[in-house]
Amino acid sequence: MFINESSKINEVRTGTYRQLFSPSNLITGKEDAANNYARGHYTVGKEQKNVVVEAIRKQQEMCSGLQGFLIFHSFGGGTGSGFGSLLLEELSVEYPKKSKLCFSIYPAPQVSTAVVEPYNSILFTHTTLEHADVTFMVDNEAIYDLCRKELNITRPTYTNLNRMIGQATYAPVVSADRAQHDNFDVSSITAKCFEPTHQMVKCDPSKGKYMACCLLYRGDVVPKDVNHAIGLIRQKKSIAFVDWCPTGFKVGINYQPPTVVPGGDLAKIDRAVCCLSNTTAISEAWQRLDHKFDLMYAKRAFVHWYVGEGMEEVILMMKIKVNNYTYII
Ligand SMILES: Nc1nc2c(ncn2[C@@H]2O[C@H](COP(=O)(O)OP(=O)(O)OP(=O)(O)O)[C@@H](O)[C@H]2O)c(=O)[nH]1
Ligand SMILES: [Mg+2]
Repeated sequence: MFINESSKINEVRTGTYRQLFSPSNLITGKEDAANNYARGHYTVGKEQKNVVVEAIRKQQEMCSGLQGFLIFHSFGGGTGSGFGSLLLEELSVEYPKKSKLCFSIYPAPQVSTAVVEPYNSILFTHTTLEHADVTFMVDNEAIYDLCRKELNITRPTYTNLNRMIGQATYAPVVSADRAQHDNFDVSSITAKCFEPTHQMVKCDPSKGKYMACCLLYRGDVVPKDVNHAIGLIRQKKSIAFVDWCPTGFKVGINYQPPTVVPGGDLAKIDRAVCCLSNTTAISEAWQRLDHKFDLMYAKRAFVHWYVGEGMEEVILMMKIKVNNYTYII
């Protein structure tokens, strides 16, 4: 685990789950990247890169069959974006054949820390397109709304958001006091996965097409019920697949029931489902970021912050408009 400043990692060192982490794997720098991609990638990041890569190498040497890497980071922070992309580039060189999966926090105005988050996000994306195999996007605004509407938390904190993310997209998202009243059969929890209000990214899936969809069930679930639930989903006109993806849904069942954090917001339930999908509708989320980028860049706002940290302005201009999806549709 790498964070550029020590206060957050100290929370992990002294926290409830400290025994899950080896102290030698908790690495901190002297100062953070001040929400600046260029600091995370060039100045501050360059100093720390070797330490982190070395720690990863030591872990890898202890593995008998390394499968790949999971990278958790924010798009908006200087370390999350700048150092994240530096590390991904390095992992691609050192471990070219291993899978690299990113879990990325998409910035939201409700809990934003800096105005330059769109710059950082777009610059990071530039790298992920080349080096990451899969990116799971988690939009803080979507999580924030889920906490408010489904769990009745008036002003969700990062702890509320993180616990929800930790539970990884399980439908149903339901608070303990509502759990007794609602019906959680396989069909209804499957249907919930396809409602925009239960997604972890704000976009309207009925405006796009699915390229892949995976449903991972947990707990008291049998294949017969799953087939029935998917049959109902297929009948809906709003859920469309691209023509070149005839296989449709991929399904997994794990008979262990879902668990909850003690004192957490979610109710303990017998069955749950996690939906992972790739839909062209996500281009909506990229367009929002791209628009914010363009508004600031048109006035060259804050560009000197990046240039001052050794980033050539041309790189900023070369930012990739993430509209690949438009071509597919
Ligand atoms: N869901 C969630 N989002 C967070 C959390 N902490 C920060 N963010 C979001 O992440 C972005 C800020 O990035 P951080 O990860 O704090 O920044 P960093 O990677 O530490 O980078 P620097 O502090 O600039 O070195 C903002 O969009 C925040 O809303 C958290 O605990 N949970
Ligand atoms: Mg930070």
